[in-house]
Amino acid sequence: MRNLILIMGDQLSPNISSLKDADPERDHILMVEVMEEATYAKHHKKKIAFIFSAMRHFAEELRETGFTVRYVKLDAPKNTGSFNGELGRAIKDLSPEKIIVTEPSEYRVLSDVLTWEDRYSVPIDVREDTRFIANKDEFANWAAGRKALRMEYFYREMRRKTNLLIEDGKPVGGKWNYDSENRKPADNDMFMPSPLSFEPDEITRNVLSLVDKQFSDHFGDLDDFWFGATRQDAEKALNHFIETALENFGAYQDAMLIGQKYLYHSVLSLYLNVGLLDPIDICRRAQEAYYEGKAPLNSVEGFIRQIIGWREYIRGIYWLKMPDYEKSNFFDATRALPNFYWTGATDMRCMAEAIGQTKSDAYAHHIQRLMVTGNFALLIGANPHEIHEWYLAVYADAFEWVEMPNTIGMSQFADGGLLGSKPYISSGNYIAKMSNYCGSCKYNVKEKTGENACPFNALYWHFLDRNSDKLRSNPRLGPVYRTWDRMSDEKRKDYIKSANKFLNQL
Ligand code: FAD
Ligand code: DLZ
Ligand code: SF4
Repeated sequence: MRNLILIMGDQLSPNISSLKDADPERDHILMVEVMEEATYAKHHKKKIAFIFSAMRHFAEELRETGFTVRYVKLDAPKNTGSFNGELGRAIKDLSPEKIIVTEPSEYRVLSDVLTWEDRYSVPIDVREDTRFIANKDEFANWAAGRKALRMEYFYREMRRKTNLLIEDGKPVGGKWNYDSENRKPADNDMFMPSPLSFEPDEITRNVLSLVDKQFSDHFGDLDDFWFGATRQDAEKALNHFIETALENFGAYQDAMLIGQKYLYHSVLSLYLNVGLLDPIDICRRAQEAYYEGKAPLNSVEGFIRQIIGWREYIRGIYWLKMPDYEKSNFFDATRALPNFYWTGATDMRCMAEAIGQTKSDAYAHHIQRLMVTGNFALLIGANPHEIHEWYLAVYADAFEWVEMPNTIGMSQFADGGLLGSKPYISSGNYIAKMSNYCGSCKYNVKEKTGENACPFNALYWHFLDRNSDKLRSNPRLGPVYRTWDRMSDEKRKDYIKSANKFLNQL
């Protein structure tokens, strides 16, 4: 045997760089289910089941193309429980000439991989992950010398680079961004599609019983597992999204409705992040739907922007700023995350809905993550590291490279404004406008202070007041601080008292 090719749980793409010149006659592939990866964050049970099942299916796919795959299941008797241990064992058993691996997506694992050559005295070829549109150097070059790293400008570069929605060198329709058309609240009686669900096959059923046994103390429900686990499943899910939901994706992107977990969102991030779908393919499919008249420009542009704009930009920030980024805590926030983040047991209807579906399906859409659970954590001054660990554990699509900048930067403003120009905070008003949650909440969103008032209302002003020295000079918050300053002393005191009372009982 010449080469040993290690494929990790989020590298399940046949075009992954580690397989580029692989020879099934000569090389061996190593895939391992290891406790270390399943527990470095206490991942949701459905997330672990999804990843293990997708890994096992991918191993089958490789075997069908003639490869020899050494696949170590979690409960294999000699499983050492870590990438390190399993690689060491495979090197001993197979004596490869070289190890090949595509660079891991997380800083933590990459740092470890870079020690392997010395540790095992076998040459290691760490290859670039070419499944992204911009590589790390390209992003670093774009960022160099810029005062502010705004996604919008980076996104335009990516549009030009991919030629998506570009005609004669110009953006289709004359504008780069149609977000101004994308702020509609949803109506309860609208037709709501659901993402395609899949019956577990035998491989998935075996994984489900393994996860049930081994991870019973992890967060989340395992029953009613409905995720796909193969490339074919993921492609079907993509087709289904394009046919049933893309049309309204843009208009209702920020909407929230009781009992409607997905609205017009794609629920494709989990497939994309493990490599079952390719970002450019997805965007080309969406573009095609626009040219075929199946979906309007505001939806298609909005969807493409999330993938070639936000997703790529977020990854760029991660690699530009790690490892220090993880420790960011601009507001010096120290409060422990309330226990109801793990149970959903709270009288706040918006929080109960977002956390409840997170628990049942390892999914919440962007506005629930940003403007409900994220907003609340920021307003109460929760420790950003703790909230980062929560997001990393609870979502099926959560991998540190994409989760961390979204949490530390976008949601918690813990990086002091590197990623966003102002904190994403709101009182209950925004949630009332974009959802129907407030109508069946114990709290009254119209009341500003007191026992029955929506907690977001007083917490909003408490946050602004206690962080005044850090935020007052932010030009985008000028009008908000002017409103605060114009209030009577009595009203301001009332807000602070109400918020303190709520915070004390958390
Ligand atoms: P859609 O709304 O259908 O969007 C289409 C695709 O665009 C997504 O599948 C995703 O690949 C991409 N996308 C959209 N927004 C973003 C974004 N801000 N960053 C990166 N990609 C984006 N996304 C993850 O993939 N993994 C995470 O761990 C993750 N953690 C988040 C934590 C917080 C606090 C916040 C505010 C956002 C987080 N996001 C994360 C981004 C976003 O919320 C999810 O990508 C999205 O909700 C996934 O659902 P969807 O596939 O239905 O997305
Ligand atoms: C998330 C995850 C989990 C739960 N389990 C495994 C595993 O057992 N084996 C594996 O190869 N990958 C797993 N993953 C994904 C890895 O955490 C991910 O590939 C690395 O963090 C990338 O740096
Ligand atoms: Fe959430 Fe406040 Fe509305 Fe209740 S009233 S659902 S707490 S925003």
